[in-house]
Amino acid sequence: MGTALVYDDEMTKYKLLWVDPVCELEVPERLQVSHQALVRSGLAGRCVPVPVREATDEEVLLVHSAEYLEGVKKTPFMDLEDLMAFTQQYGDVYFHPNIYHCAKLAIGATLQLVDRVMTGKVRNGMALVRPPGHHSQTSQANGFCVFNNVAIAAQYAKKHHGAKRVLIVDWDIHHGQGIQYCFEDDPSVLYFSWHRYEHQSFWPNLRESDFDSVGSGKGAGFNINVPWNQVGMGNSDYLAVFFHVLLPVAYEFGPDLVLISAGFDSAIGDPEGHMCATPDIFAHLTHLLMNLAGGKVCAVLEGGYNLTSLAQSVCQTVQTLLGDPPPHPANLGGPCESALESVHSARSVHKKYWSCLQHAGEPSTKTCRPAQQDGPQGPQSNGGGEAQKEAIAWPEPLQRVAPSVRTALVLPDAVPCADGCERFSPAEGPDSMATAGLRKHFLKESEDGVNVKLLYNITALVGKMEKNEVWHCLPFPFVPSYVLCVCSKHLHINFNHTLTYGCGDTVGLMQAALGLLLPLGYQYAPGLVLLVRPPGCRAREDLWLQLTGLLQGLAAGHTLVLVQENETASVGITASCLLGNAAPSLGSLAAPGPEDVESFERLRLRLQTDWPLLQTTETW
Ligand code: Q9C
Ligand code: ZN
Repeated sequence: MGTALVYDDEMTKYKLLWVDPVCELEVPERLQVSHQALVRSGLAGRCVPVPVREATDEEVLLVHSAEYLEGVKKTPFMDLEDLMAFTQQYGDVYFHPNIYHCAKLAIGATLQLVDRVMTGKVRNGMALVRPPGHHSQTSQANGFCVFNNVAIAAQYAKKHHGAKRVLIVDWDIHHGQGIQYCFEDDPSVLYFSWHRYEHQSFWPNLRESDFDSVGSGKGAGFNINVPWNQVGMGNSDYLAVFFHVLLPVAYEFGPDLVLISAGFDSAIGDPEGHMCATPDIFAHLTHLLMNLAGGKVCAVLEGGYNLTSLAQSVCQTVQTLLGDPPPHPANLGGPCESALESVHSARSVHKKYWSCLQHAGEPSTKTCRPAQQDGPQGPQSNGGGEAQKEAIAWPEPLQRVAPSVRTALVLPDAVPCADGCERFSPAEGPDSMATAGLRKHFLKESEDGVNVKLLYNITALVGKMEKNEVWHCLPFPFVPSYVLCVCSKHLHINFNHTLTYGCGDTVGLMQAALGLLLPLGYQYAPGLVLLVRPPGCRAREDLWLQLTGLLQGLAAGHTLVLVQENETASVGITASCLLGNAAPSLGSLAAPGPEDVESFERLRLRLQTDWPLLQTTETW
């Protein structure tokens, strides 16, 4: 399968030709440093290179007016004075004789990516493009954008690839108002955007960027805005919005394709965003979207103006698309009050459109302790720097080194090893002391030598995972209660446990997984995720695979999956999921049973006191 990387350095060949402080951030180096970082880290070499092409007029016209296209077409022949005059018609944008060419390549790059992904030639991919797109509108350039690359891609996927539902996730720090306008009354495209808003005092200062713009007509409920009313939002704030707003709705929507308006001005150090989320958060945001739409995810660059932060964030995104598990999420203290207010507002206004949010907006029955802000990793001002620019420092993300074995299986001799995995059997068996120890601590009198050998193999595997020699493993056969004792620090995710809270069907379980298990798991930051396949879960294979996929984000890829002896058939597909293949789409989900929702909500309210990432409401 593989991950496509679409890039051409022709798109670095336009720049601001006059003095304009508003536009000086948008420089060719943005693309150069992003691409260079991918090459130097070896990530570009692991991707499938896909050439760009020019978009056709017909493709531009999927979103833009003929008059506007004709206007932009004249810009390559304009002199400086004419270009400046042409630019004057629009806000926060500049033109250059080569920008029309690049804008056509930016669309073409995006559509090339959509073609490869929709036809299954690659699993997913990223297009590194300039100019960005999400601010441009039917007849207007705006905010450094000429043509709306992602909006065109959504229309194109519907028209040429039969996509019925497209999800656009706009994690750029500006509101992609151009995308919102384009799909306002269209229920086939779900547009999600978070953006710096500060009660409308931040650019583009639009009333319609607020949370209560939900779409209109048939498209009501299919536009989701999460305005940030303060700067300094961090990793917990971003994750809280994913867990409690975007992901439940996205899973209920059930897209055929996910397009990411991947702007990295939402990362720490950005001079526009002033946020605090670290570059590694994009590994998690990407990962959390990768099991939607059967893994069909296309990330398309939008903003990002701190060259260091931008390059690091691009690398985190691409490495995750390639299937490497995300790193341990940085210390997650919990969302801040202002973020919770935004989460609460978005959930409340959307509750009538999405059954997963039907409990939103009801006042919390318990007072919980005030949310903790993210730890001390916030931006530090390096005082005494240059007069104007305040330097922000953050640690460079650790290199995510792949172990020599990604997925190891402990299997009885008769069961063949799954493709791409390695059969694990330690050279030496347990010596007499190890045997005695295992027997003493874990085995009953009656148990035979086979179990000792198995147990030994599993402890040996866990040891290898600790040393990062293996990411995942799937020992088989296995008696679950033993392994719970093997690791001292673990998050026991017991599938059946969730069932006992009444979330009996796929919808209910999925919601419990997104709104409860993931926030708990992220906050707990386990060193190992033990995933026990419950007996008789074959009827819900797709759900099992979704959980297996999603939970790999928790322990830097250290996942131990336990499968019962009589479930040989599930080893292959589960292993494929551990190898980074996306779980099949669940389709769009129906409404969960009211009792399920109620018990789930009760549990969440009870636990949120100790686990701030579970909160969905301000705590005053
Ligand atoms: N300081 C993109 O990120 N200027 N466009 C805002 C407020 C326009 C951003 C001025 C920013 C446009 C794709
Ligand atoms: Zn932006």
